[in-house]
Amino acid sequence: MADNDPANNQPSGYVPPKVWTWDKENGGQFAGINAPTSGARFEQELPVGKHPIQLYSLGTPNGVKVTIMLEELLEKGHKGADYDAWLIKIFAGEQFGSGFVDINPNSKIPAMVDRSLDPPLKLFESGSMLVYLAERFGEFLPTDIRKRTETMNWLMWQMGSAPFVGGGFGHFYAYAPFKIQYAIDRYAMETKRQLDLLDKHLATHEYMIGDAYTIADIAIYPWYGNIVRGAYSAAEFLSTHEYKNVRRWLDLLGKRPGVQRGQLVNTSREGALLERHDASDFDKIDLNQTAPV
Ligand SMILES: N[C@@H](CCC(=O)N[C@@H](CS)C(=O)NCC(=O)O)C(=O)O
Repeated sequence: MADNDPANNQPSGYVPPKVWTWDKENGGQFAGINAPTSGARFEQELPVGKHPIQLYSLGTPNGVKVTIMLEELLEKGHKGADYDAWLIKIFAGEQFGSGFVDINPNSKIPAMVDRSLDPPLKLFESGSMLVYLAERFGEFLPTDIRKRTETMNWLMWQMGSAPFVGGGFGHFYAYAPFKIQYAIDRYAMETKRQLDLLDKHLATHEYMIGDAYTIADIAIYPWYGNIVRGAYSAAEFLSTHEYKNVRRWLDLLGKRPGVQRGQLVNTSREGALLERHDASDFDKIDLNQTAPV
């Protein structure tokens, strides 16, 4: 650990103890649900609908990646991709129910079950779901070794990078109980570095891997779309208007019906769907509404 004067620490005088212990009431926005242990906290069976694919999720960027993928597959005519999307209220701790934990021991949305397999196949981690669905239906993951590898490169980049944006920048800028300049500076810089990387890449690529729309686009769109459009009320703070190529690509993807429908699932926003059980659920919905943050 770097030498420093505890008087400069935040809070002033704080010195990490020899052994960390859990302070349940740390005041952060997630204090009520965070704990240093894993596993189910209560018994709760999950509902099961009529479709092969059962999704247990919430319309956050990680959840939306999967609903966009499913809607894109349906758009291509893959009836086997029809799905029930059930709402998991993470702020109420529903990810710790026994039924959810049985699918995802990591207790984070999204979780998914493909019941067309016997026994049903359980999936967790949004990236794993995108690869699984792409391979199962033969869409959005090129078979050419170079294109496939490029797609996987960017997909893995997204899975590894977004926690710095959400768990780092978003947490310290918007959710922490007080503002810590060091933490905000560190993660704002990293978030802008990622946006700059995407912007330079998209200056010479129509989609993430060139001329083909892939699961790399599907994974990256919800996170960086949200940031550019003002997630954490930080668009001005991060000067997201500067990333012109990212904006061009966001507009391109935002015109796709699958993207429009996918980002309206499992959200309590007015005019969106808390749950999705049938294609006709979208009939009453304006798909061209302003993209969500
Ligand atoms: N790497 C995981 C991240 C999933 C994740 O962080 N989900 C958040 C919502 S976006 C969650 O369920 N949080 C609840 C919690 O931390 O208890 C994925 O991509 O599926």
